[in-house]
Amino acid sequence: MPMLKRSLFLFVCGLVGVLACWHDSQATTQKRRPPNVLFLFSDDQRADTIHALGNPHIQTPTLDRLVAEGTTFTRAYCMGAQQGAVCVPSRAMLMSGQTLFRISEKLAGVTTWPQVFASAGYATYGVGKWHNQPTSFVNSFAAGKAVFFGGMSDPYKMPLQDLQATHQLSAKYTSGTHATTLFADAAVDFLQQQRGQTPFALYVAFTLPHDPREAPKEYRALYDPAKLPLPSNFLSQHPFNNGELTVRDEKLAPWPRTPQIVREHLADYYACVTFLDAQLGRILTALKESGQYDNTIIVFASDHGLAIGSHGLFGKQNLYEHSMRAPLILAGPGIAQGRQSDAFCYLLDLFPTLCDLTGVATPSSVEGLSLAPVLAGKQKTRRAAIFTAYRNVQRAVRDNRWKLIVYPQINQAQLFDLQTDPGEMRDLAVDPKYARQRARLTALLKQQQQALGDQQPLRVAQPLPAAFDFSQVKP
Ligand SMILES: [Ca+2]
Repeated sequence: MPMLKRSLFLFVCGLVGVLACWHDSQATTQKRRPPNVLFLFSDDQRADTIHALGNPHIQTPTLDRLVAEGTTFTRAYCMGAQQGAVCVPSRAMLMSGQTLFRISEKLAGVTTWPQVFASAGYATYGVGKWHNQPTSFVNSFAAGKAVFFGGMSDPYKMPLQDLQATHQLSAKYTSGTHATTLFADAAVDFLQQQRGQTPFALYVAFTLPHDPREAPKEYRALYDPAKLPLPSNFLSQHPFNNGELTVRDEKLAPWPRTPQIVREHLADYYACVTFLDAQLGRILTALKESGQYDNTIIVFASDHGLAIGSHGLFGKQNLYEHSMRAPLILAGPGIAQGRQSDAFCYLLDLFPTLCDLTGVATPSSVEGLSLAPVLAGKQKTRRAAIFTAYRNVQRAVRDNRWKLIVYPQINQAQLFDLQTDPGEMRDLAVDPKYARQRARLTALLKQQQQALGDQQPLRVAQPLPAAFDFSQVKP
């Protein structure tokens, strides 16, 4: 190579290097501006209600886009509940990053993730359902609009309360518009005020598809009950007494559950999910219009799942996969697009995950494990097993393949091979061929109980009868 050409070549190489460095430093500068957080949270939404994740019977165009733009966790769980309103502890765990037997359901004196983000300089705003007492809402968010829940009696008709107006009813929200629309309106209003100077954390908690499942007519018209298939694990009634067969949610349909009534409930449920999806779409459009879309971590999750006919159940007061598993999608800067991860995780892992993704320090009170190493592709999973619990009547543990559910009050258990039986229909607990698996999972369950501070014995001296007579139940 002649000298001149060689010099020119070296000069160009150097220039490319300098430009690459300059580009890197620009990228670093941009990275230093912390990403916003948009947390979209639904209520009682099964993990199998997203079209793009393999349910051809439901329409969820917004969630489908989010699945394409982000990473979906297909094995995300609520850890359970010590009372029938599973929503309450689920949200306490989400907000505190703490485990089931250590949470305060009122979040009294507990550090929540929005508080931590506020301390880190974020503008925090909460919208929608709040199930952990008004005081903790006020302590968690700098501002917001929420509907508070005192009990289980028809709370969905309660009007929104405007915190900034010292809990006076806001006239804007008394027009009879669906609460889901109002929540989205409030979120859109907040996003329209964002100019990018201050990072924000916006939490929007919807009340759908929780019952009463009243979607606007045009959404209900999308679903013909006769065309919806029954869940693969449909039963007309639960085969034994699981300790919670007649709780509020279970009374939403009579016994025996008929295919027709399950299909009608499913149509209402799917209509609510599709309506909710449209409102999520409005919020994401507002985020795009604010210019903040590319610098925002978007989370979509639900507080737990639901039965709606699976195993003869309707509610979430059981530990089957359909009831404790929740949808979970994360999208945003640094998060792989269109990826699915089967890493085991709990919703309470989101607190440290969001901290890691934004560079905010995780407080020592948090027990959750950050999913950031999984999102970065450095680890396959942070956990080897998932433990779930319901009151003093059910305990469960699952690993990659096997699941054990124990019913301490009747001294019975179920063992499922989730690899060949994901619907949890073939109980292998008393099959001697699987005695070793049962013993191994029992030990694993006890180990998890000990680690999590769960005192519940797995057997009782005087068990209740396992048989249950539904004809005695008053509606
Ligand atoms: Ca719920």
